[in-house]
Amino acid sequence: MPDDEASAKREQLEPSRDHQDEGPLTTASGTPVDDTDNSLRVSERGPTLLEDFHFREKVTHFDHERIPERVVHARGAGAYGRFRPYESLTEYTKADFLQDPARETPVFVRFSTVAGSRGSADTVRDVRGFATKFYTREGNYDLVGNNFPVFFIQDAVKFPDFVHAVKPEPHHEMPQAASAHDTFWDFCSLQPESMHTVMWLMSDRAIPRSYRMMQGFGVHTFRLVNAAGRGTFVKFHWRPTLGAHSLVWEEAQAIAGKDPDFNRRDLWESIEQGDFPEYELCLQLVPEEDEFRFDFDLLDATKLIPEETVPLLPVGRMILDRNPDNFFAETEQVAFHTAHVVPGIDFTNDPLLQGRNFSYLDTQLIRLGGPNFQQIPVNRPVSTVTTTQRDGYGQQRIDVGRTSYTPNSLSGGCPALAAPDAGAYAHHQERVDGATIKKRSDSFADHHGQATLFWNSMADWEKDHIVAAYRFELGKVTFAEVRERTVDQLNHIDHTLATRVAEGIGVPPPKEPAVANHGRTSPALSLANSPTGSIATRRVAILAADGVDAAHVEALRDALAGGGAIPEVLAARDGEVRSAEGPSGTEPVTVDRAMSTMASVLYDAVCVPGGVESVRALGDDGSARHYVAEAFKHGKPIAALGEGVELLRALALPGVRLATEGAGEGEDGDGGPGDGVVDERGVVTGAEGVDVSTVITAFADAIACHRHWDRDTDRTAA
Ligand code: HDE
Repeated sequence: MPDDEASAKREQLEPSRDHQDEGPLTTASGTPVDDTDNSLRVSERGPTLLEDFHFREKVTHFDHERIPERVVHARGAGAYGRFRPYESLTEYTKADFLQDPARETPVFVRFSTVAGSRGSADTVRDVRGFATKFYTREGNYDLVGNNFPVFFIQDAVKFPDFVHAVKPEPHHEMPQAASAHDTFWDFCSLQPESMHTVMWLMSDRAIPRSYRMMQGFGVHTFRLVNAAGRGTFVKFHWRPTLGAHSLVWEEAQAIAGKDPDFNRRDLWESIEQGDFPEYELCLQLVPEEDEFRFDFDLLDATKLIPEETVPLLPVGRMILDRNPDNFFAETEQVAFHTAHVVPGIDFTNDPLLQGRNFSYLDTQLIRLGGPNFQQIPVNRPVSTVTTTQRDGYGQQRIDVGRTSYTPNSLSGGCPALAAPDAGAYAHHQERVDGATIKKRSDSFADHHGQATLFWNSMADWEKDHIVAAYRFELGKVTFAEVRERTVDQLNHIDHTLATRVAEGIGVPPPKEPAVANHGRTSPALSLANSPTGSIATRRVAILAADGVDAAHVEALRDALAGGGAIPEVLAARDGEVRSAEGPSGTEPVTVDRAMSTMASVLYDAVCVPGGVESVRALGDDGSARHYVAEAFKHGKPIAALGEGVELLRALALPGVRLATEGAGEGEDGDGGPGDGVVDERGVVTGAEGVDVSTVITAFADAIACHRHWDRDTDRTAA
């Protein structure tokens, strides 16, 4: 895309940026201030005077610094970027930003959790928001999606009920950012339409490793409209280039304490380091004449279209390449709205979407203090805005002229109305007939079929995690009847699932299935089928103490960083550790982090380099041993070079065979038969005399697999 279009938003924001680097401190009205530490008072120990305007203004502004947090999705992190289509989508839509592969459109994306308040932890079990604002030449288009393709309810009128049920309970405001409590399960067990999305919530999708490794979905069926007025139903998907990957529940809980900003930090640091998050926009297109060809209703937001039924069409790429300058001004004040659409993109009658089209505008009015929130820099379109709207709190524009009405003659009829063939938004025409009625369509009635599809499509380890999650959540429910009702609902999804959950929560297992499992699967739903193969941006801890083999550390650093990973040397203390005598001399090794500040849950993989003295010291250090054992428990790749294998041996990792001294021949590592490397379920070791580079290559391959679930101990718990 020509640079000017990609940077249109950046340039528009520039005049609003204040670097505070010119002139002295002043009041908000610009008067220079020489003392901001002492208020004006009568004598040194006397009362403060009201006439100290600086004091009053400073404190008053402070008193008013907070605005209401979002009623849902309060905690989030945002970034700017750009989007470019691969090819023109003229056949399906007239949306200008989807016409020309040479044109890039600036975007702002905000990721979020849903239930927690602004200061809650990132790695809670929850849906993640994935909201994108495209600053197009035809105005802003907001694709306000989630990382699940389905939602808990079918009609927007239920949204306050759902949110009240999942939020902290009103009498004591507990628990924070968690669905594991009575009211959530009370509501869901009485609301079978929630069962499909609850299944997603109990899966690892609800604890993403990173916002960069998470899918996004528009959820509703929307409509694309081309220049001839032909509509095509569409589901929007964002597919991360790095694949979709998740944490382990126990790990997620530990991270919530060790680094509550885990996902936010990851997003920020990746962009700062130039590892720009990337997502492919994909569409599922359904011709209007096929509206009724599915065994569910396209207007029902609790259903997805299996990718095997309607394949994903990749249509463009989004790259996030710039962090905001000010969290409040940009990430907090960004205002998304499902009804921010551009010509060529339209709605359907999905009752959830229809309700959202009301709610998002309404909520910005209270949250951002009035009707002029679109004038806040992050929200301003890059296209020209010409309205007859005037005044209101926070008005920033100086609208010149006498006429703020249409029609007028005094201003020559300006602004003139846009003609449909000159870019005006034309609502898609649809004939609707019928009596006003409060009734859900019968075509929305199947609440369990797709939950079964999801369950059937999971790998064994995913099923184990789901069972463990239900047990955890329901284990926090204090009402036996709510537990029982939920098990009964699960029995409508799958009998084995219901039985396994019941057995963990003290509920009598159902005697027989409520319905027969239909046996259908959709492999695309399983994280096990998400692409792997890259170690880019994976964080690898290299454990060291005095006497570490510096050549090993250097080889690890070079090879891993060469593949785009982020290796870090950890030791008991910051600074340096002495290296072992060896070919690389006695140069000390720089320590990147003290082990006490960076828990193993914050890394993707752990490696123990050689060096007799270092390995012995690590073996004597409880936290170093815990580091490796915890990484093992969470299925993370682990490697040992040279003497490092002794630390793994001392830990006696269950069910793991390590390379043995002199057993180089015939081992089964990455380098082929006889390479002397053992990769036993992601624990990589080399026999004596084996070239460390071979071990490191096998280690990198193990990292690219993300996790090694066959030794995941969370699994056996279920
Ligand atoms: Fe939202 N939702 N929502 N939602 N939603 C909000 O708007 C609402 C739904 C989503 O980063 C609120 O500005 C209703 C589905 C995201 O700023 C509010 C219903 C999906 C964000 C609101 C839904 C979403 C919100 C709160 C049921 C996925 C964060 C603050 C009909 C497709 C946007 C705000 C950001 C935020 C209402 C259901 C996604 C109150 C009534 C389904 C990503 O307007």
